[in-house]
Amino acid sequence: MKFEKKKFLTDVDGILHADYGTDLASANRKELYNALSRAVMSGIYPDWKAEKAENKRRCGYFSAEFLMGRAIFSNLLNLGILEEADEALKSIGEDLKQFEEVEDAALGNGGLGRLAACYLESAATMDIPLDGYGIRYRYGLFAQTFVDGYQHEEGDNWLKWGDPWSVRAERDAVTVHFADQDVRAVPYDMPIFGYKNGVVNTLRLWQAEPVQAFDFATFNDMKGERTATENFNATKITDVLYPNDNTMVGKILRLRQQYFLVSASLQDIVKKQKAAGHDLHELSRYYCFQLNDTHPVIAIPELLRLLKAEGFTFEEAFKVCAETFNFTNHTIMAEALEKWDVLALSDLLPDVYQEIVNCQRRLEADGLDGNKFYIIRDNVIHMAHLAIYVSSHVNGVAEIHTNILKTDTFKNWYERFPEKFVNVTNGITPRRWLLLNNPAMAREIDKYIGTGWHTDLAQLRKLEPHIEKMLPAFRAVKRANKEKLAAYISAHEGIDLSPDFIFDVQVKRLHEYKRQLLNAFAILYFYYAIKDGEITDFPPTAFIFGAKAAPGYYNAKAIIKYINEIAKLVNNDPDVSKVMKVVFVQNYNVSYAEKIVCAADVSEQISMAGMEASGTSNMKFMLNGTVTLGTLDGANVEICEEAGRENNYIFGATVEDVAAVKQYYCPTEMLGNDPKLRRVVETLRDGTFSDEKGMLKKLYESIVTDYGADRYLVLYDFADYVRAKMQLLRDYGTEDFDRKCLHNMAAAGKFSADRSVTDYAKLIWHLK
Ligand code: 26W
Repeated sequence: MKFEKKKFLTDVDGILHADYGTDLASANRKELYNALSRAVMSGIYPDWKAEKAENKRRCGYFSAEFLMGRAIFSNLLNLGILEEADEALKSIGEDLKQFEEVEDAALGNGGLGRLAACYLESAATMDIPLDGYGIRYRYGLFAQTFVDGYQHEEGDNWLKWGDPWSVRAERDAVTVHFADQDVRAVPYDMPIFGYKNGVVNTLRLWQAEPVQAFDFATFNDMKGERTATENFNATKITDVLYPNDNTMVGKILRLRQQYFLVSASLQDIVKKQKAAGHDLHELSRYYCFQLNDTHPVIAIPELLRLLKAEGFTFEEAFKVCAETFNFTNHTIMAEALEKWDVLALSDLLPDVYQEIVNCQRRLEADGLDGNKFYIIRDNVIHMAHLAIYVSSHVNGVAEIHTNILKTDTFKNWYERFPEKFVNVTNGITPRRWLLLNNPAMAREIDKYIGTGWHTDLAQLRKLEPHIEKMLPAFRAVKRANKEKLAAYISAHEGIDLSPDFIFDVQVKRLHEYKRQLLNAFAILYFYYAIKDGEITDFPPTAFIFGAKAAPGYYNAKAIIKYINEIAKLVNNDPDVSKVMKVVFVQNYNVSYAEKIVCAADVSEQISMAGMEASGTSNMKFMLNGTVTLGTLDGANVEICEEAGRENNYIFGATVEDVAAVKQYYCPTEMLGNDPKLRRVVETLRDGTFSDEKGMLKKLYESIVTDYGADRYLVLYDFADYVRAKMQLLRDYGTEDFDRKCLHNMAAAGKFSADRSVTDYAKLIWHLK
């Protein structure tokens, strides 16, 4: 985008006049943010229009979540006007930094939602015609604070700063029909800018509204109450994002959300295909769809229904669906694979249900063994099976994960339809996750290998011969980032960290399988060893956590409380706090991640092997020059392949070990053999920590005494974890350690989302 300072400021001033009756001299922060953003939006309009007008085959990325984070900096960066806009503001005594207050768009929970956001950015950068379709939640993922060490949730009013990066496309509104109500779906379009290439793709987010605006005549006829309830019910559909990550809760409102999203999107696409004079039998010539996990899988029977309404036979409609849909799985956890009750779904969406039944019948007619292959069984609809049966491609998100899908989770399906299964290892956008969050490091890299890596991350390999020379600058930049993070944490959490300490970081959703508890136990183990004088030279370390727990996930919330109690104990201990601090940051989100990822010395990726489909924060840390302390799980395996196992710290049971150990595993025996570990685990119930609600005690039971206790082998992996962690902390501060960091950075190329979306485009979407 061309940028002329004078014109830009005049434009912003004009918008301030028109929209707020103010001007550059007296606008407040929010007014300035909105006017500036709108000025940019009007500038990019020609490119956006041109992209929409082009007659390319496009892919629609259907996702219940898009965790976009803050738009302004990333948009200005990609348009190539970040510095220019900042200078323009500075010339009038303002700056861009003030907009760090703008709320994140947190329309997602964690990895799956952030992945969708990275893919949109990368696709635009790679000039791949990919558009997102999602839901414009009024409230995104809850805002988190700690009260007395307990998680407290509040609504996330992300729109309070306005929404200047969206356009309400009223003319494309459609009606979505449920058995008990009709709802208007109004799209809000967000431009997605490719990095300095003029490409503008679209994220279309649907908002639910009443079909009829408030009707005074009915109200006067004393039927007002009914109208009001209907309106309320309509808007409720897109009111709030479900904060569950990895557990399926069979709530009808969630089903309404899913259907609302896909029905609106497909109606919109079908309408436009018809308007363009295209034969819907050939839909796959113009479109394909990627289903981001099972949440939007109801798109399949919805498209069957829509096509039949156009006069298609079931077989004709099925053929179109089988050609256009593709399905990505993001988790093997049984409790997260979506299933719907037949009665609930058939009540709400009878016609859609009928198409699911037709798919089940077709499956039966194919002559497949009903014990191995079913979509509906025992009055339960299995959305993942529906997706596999009808899609042309099914993919996992890391090599190890795809292998587990093939050999375990979807074994039967893989054996029958091997050609459908492919792997596409996840990736992250290097623009947000290096250029934007760590500009000083990016400039250092530029000095040695130029700027080609900005859009071709494999070029980072060219750094390898320069690693020795880069060491001092690497250390200086990391140090400055740590100082900034420490200042931020001091201001927001009230805990002071010394940048001289090692920053050991675990940030991700709170889940038992991710084993934040393993980290917590190790910290307590070190704490007691220091107190008892067994360790006299502990390398000064700050253990940093960030995570939200699903509001209904009891054990996850107990783990937060536990870690906060440990933090209190450690930080208030005058002896130990000289060499150890613990902080659990509040409200971990995309913007917080940007600050943390560039300042970490250790990336904790310690899930039980086989559980983490891929992980993506592991990639972000690696790209910023951080070593991984991790299990051989998810993308950690490929990180080691790329960067060398010798440059990371690997511990614990492998997938094969896990299967074997589970045969005989007994947690009480583990504790019996290890008094130091027992002492640590006992703190969950021996009064070391306050536990008025009995949460820690329950946690103890889940680890030690419950039937099937310690599902995720925390105690089993403990000793090896402590060994690896201690080794890492002792290596820190040497040149050798810094070399490992840089080897990781140089090897991060594979994990660019540019590579991922290119893989999707070639293997699955067949675009370009
Ligand atoms: C139905 C409730 C529910 C909600 C969210 C079930 C499942 C989910 C997601 C699949 C959870 C998720 O975000 N999975 C993560 O996806 C990332 C992107 O592929 C991976 O990197 C993570 O390993 C995986 O946990």
